[in-house]
Amino acid sequence: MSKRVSKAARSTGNVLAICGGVGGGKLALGLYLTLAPQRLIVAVNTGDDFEHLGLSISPDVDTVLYTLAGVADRERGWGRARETWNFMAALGEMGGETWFQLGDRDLAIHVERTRFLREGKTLSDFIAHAARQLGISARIMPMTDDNVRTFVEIDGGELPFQRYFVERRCAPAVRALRFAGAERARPTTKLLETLADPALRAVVICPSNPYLSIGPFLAMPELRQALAHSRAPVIVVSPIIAGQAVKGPTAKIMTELGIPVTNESIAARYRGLADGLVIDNRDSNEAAGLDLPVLVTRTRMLDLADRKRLAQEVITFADEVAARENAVSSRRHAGGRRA
Ligand code: FO1
Repeated sequence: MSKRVSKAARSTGNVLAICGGVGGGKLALGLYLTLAPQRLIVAVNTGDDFEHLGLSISPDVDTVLYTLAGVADRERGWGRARETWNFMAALGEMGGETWFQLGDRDLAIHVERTRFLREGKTLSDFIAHAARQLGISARIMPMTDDNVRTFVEIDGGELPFQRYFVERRCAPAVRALRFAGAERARPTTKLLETLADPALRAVVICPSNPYLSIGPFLAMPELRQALAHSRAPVIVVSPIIAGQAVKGPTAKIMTELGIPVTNESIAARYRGLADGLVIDNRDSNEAAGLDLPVLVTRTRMLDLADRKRLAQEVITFADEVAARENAVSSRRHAGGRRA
């Protein structure tokens, strides 16, 4: 299938960002501030979602919503800025569960989402509503409206994702990951339509954890297939810099799973799906050994200017990759692309 994206699509087409929470949200914000906001579509991981204290919690979705709305707590990386914790303190006094911190402001989104879902509406419906309420003009959607839940296999058992990530602080060694429900889950119709859109300008896989955060997407067969067949260039921004993860447990998990912490491993993870990889300047020596087009730049995003600059560079790179259609088709013929 041709990767040719017309000139018109390049200047006006939509960009799909696929992301998890904190790391991915930073680049999503850069794209939001760089592109015309209605040109950005963000599909978010829901494998981290869970039911807690009777509420439906979608941590990555909320991180992206809060980040694009400018109300996220930038230091913590999750939850809302100017947060207070009276509910948690009172819950503790009552002997309730306090291992997962729900701030007073943050509570509102969980209560409303739970109400929507109980009324029979979908998570997509709720996110569209929440984005409108928060004044966000990009389209944000969950990867699926079905239940997909991440489980972490550790020595002697298995933990639901948030028990591993928050309660156990990622301390247990990861032996395997399981995305319950993914085999049968349908990606949202809007996500499939976006991937099938011939005018789609680019798909950007944000620098989220490729195993924990992007793994649930790739575990849905229909999504994998749609990504493989999308005519838009698929660009991966590596979350690895000089053998370390920018944030979070990516490097630790890779080591525990026996995967070298290199950009080659990231390329291998997305083999058959990615058309280009963005790596950090500090890893420029790895570029020559990678078997797909590579952009070497500064991938660390410390401030807003970094987020916007990286977003612009990623889009320019995607346009260049789309223009190198011949190289892409020959790679495909060499058997690079898998469904
Ligand atoms: N992360 C923590 O490390 N500790 C928490 O208590 C915590 C609470 C929390 C509440 C709402 C929310 O949307 C996110 C929250 N997170 C918390 C972050 C979140 O669980 C993880 O960062 C993601 O699931 C991993 O992407």
